[in-house]
Amino acid sequence: MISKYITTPIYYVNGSPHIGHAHTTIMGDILKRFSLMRGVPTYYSTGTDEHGQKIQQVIEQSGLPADQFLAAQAKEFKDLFDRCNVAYDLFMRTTDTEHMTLVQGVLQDLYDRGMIEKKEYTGLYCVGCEQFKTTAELDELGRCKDHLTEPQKQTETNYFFGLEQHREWLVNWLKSSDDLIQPESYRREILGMLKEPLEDLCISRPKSRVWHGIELPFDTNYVSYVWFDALFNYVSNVRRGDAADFDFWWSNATHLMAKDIIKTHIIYWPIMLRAAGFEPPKHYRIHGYWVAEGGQKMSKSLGNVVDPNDVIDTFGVDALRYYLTKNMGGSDAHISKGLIEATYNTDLANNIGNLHSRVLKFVFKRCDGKTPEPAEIAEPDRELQNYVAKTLDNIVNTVDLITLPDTMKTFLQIADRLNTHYNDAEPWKMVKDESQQNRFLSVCYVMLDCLQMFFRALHPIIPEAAEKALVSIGIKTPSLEPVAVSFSPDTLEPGTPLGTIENLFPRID
Ligand code: ME8
Repeated sequence: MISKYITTPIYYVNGSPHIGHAHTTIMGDILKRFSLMRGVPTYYSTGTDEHGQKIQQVIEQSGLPADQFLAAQAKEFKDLFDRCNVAYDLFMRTTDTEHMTLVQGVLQDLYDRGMIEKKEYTGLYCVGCEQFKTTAELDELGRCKDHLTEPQKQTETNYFFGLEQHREWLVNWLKSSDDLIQPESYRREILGMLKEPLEDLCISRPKSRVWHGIELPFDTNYVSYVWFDALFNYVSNVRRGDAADFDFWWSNATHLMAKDIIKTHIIYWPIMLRAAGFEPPKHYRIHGYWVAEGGQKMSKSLGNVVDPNDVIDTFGVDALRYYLTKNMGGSDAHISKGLIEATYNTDLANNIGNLHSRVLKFVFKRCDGKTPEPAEIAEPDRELQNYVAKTLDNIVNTVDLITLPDTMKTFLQIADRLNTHYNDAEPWKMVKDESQQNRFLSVCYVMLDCLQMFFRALHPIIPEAAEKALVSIGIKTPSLEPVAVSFSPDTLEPGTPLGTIENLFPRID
């Protein structure tokens, strides 16, 4: 039986969740909902990364007990994802006992099999990345390119895990499937990094420096390196039940992330899995970065940060989901409240929302509040139905993270075509002409039939508005179960009472 397991990165809790965190987790939700519509059982995890030096620093600054601080921070992320209508199956925290036990088990096993070695090491450590950096990874001023801070020189005795002996296997595995990494450019970037030998990975931190982590089972003076702990969330999430579930889900795992963390995910992670006796993941889907309007980095001091909670308060959750989906593929994209408002008015209020309200109000009034029963469907109306059904089937079967902006363009083309068809047919004139009654009923029926298909297919992206639209057409809300959906004309039952017609997207001035 086919399955799908979708994961997001687990987010550092050293600050409040921002638009980037909302983005990946909403995209995972959308991909999960489409996967269920293809009839595929799908498990979806997200969560928080709560150990390591960076988090330790903020715990110390907060003056609160660690567990209290972490619980409050994790709740902020969970609350945001709930507000975003994210149907995750698991919100994991790396402080969960099940997870910590699994990480300790893997560490002990690798140690027992001689894969972990203790030695002294000197390196340049970036706390922001929680990673040692090679000089090639720094800018011309010797700073981390992501954090623009100078990494600190550290000499320490630590535990190390050898990567180099897996390099050849990793290169071959990366070349084995064209569908493994999308966009393709990231595979080339990683293969470029793999031209050089791989240094051993430092997988411990002495408690004298970092007390906040998972204790090494074979040396209580150390905790696990935070990335070694965090990456294993992808395994521990689907090992919380019985092991049969693990094989079922892990056999088709897709990791979603932005481009900032591809090295840890595509170099370290498959090697860690291989050493620990697990198969590597099946897919990586990598999106770009959100940057402020004009291309500036978002920062509090510049006042251009887009707060997801604020966007939801102003425009509603569907406007946020819609903007993110429409504008982010594999490359960086711009965001501001002004851009969101413009998109809201153009696409949602004036196009999709207006289409829904004018058709529904008219049909409701002229067809006694019921789905009309046409004697036959006229040829141009049939053509429209066939086009809508075929295009939506294609969307549901081919949707992928990187091509979501193209998918949204197709949805807008369908809306345009429906608007044009309705304008050209002029059913408000037909209704007054006795000789045009058959065509009048055909146009009204077909517009409703196409709208119900349209909003069923849009449901994964804008669930709240789609549900309202479907209620107005007298259709039940799609379930969050793996039930294969296909689109074909005439599934709408004539005589079905229409429901309340709400304005899906009131214009914002
Ligand atoms: O890296 N645009 O956590 P993190 C788009 N804990 N997406 C963004 C973004 C932006 N400007 N900023 C962040 C970590 N993201 C580790 C991960 S996983 C085993 C451990 C999203 O809080 C995007 O998904 O820094 C990115 O990969 C992730 O947040 C990084 O989150």
